[in-house]
Amino acid sequence: MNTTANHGREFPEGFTWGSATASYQIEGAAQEGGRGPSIWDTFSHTPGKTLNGDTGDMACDHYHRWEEDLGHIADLGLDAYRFSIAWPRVQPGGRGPLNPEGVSFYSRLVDGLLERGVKPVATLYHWDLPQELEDAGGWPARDTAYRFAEYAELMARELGDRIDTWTTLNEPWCSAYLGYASGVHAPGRTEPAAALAAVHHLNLAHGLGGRAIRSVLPDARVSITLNFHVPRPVDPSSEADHDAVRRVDALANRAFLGPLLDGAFPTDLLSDTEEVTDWSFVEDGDAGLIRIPIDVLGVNYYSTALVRQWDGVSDRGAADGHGDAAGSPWVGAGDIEFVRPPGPYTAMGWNIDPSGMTEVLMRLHREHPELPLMVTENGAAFEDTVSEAGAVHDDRRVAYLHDHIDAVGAAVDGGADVRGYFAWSLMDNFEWSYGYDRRFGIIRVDYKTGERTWKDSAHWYRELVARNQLPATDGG
Ligand code: IFM
Repeated sequence: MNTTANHGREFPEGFTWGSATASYQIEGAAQEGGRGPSIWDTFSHTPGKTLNGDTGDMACDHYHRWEEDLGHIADLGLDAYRFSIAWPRVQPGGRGPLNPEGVSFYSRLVDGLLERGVKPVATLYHWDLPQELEDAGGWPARDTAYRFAEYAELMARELGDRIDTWTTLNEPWCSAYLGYASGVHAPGRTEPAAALAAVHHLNLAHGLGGRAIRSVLPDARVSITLNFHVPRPVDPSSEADHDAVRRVDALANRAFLGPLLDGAFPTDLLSDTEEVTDWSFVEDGDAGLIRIPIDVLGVNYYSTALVRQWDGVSDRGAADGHGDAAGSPWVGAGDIEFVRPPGPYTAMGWNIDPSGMTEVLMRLHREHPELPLMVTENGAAFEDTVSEAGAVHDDRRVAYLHDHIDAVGAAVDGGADVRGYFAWSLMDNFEWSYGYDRRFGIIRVDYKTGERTWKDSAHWYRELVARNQLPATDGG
């Protein structure tokens, strides 16, 4: 692959280039260093919950190979590295004093990043809830938000002076709806009302957690990362299809954006879901607790969706990307149907549509012009093959990254204040219910030996980072 010709779009000076991972997906060492069990340990060890029965017990063994992984981060020339802290590693039961051995792991990781000139972007919650907190009710229980705030404050005391940006939560949509409604993620509950209570308590956890961080570090940079859905109507001339779009947008996007940025749940969401819950778990004063100033909003984007009013006949779940769900994540959305959008598709079955990236960034810019944005995840799983010489020519991933980063550039040109981009993921890892079968990494992991190999996409990304400009995707 020649990546020296046909260079494309340049990015603003100071644009942050990074890559992202998450604790349960890469660390392994599930029972080492005083770590307690998380809901994902329990879930992945339950027969039938993950593909091939895969668990995160070993994952990429990053817990032991972290220095080698820091070497890759440095060699890629990344400005920033987004990782998550495993709550059960630092506070095994989700309450009480910290586990020094767990804290020391992250402390060494953060120091190692800083020594290499890489900004640490730390996510406090990327889905590995301590099992004891789930046993006490999990996210549908209000107390979990207070436990999260306690944990956030303790971590701010330990690492606060060294973290560039704190992200309270990663993709609360997944925690709430996949964890408590469809049940395809841990803890695997299928209770629609509980899912909406979880939405509220995750929002509350963000507000309380962000305040707790700032009580220790008044100048801390605080953010949250949401996974944005970009629903489009099957028939743009159909009012019913537009209403389906509205309902999906309310549950997926505005259920979070409303409380976090505007201080209120959207009224249409409350009425759409009135048969599921009366929302009595929202207490007076919660709106004020949730809405805190954030320094940047994390945007995760992968694909778009096509929705319409259900015709009463088709298999409704088939195209929502979570079609094998025990329940539906779309609680209270009524008679909606997800239609498979046109391809091409990634190995997740997700359609490839870079225009959605520009659309979501421009929407956020229009609605919140003063809010800095950061693309905290974007990337693709493909069936990679290793050549005899040991190389991975992942042209489709290179093209995906190129086109989506170009789409980020289009939003920047359109005036959106996008500050950076993080490729998902630094390395192949445990892709939740899909186990090790789906590979998102720009670095390949041989799960038998632990060996890391740069794919072509990693070489391509390194060139992008070095030049702050899109390299060519082929020999051109
Ligand atoms: O692997 C996940 C990540 O943990 C959260 N965002 C989406 C990625 C791909 O599914």
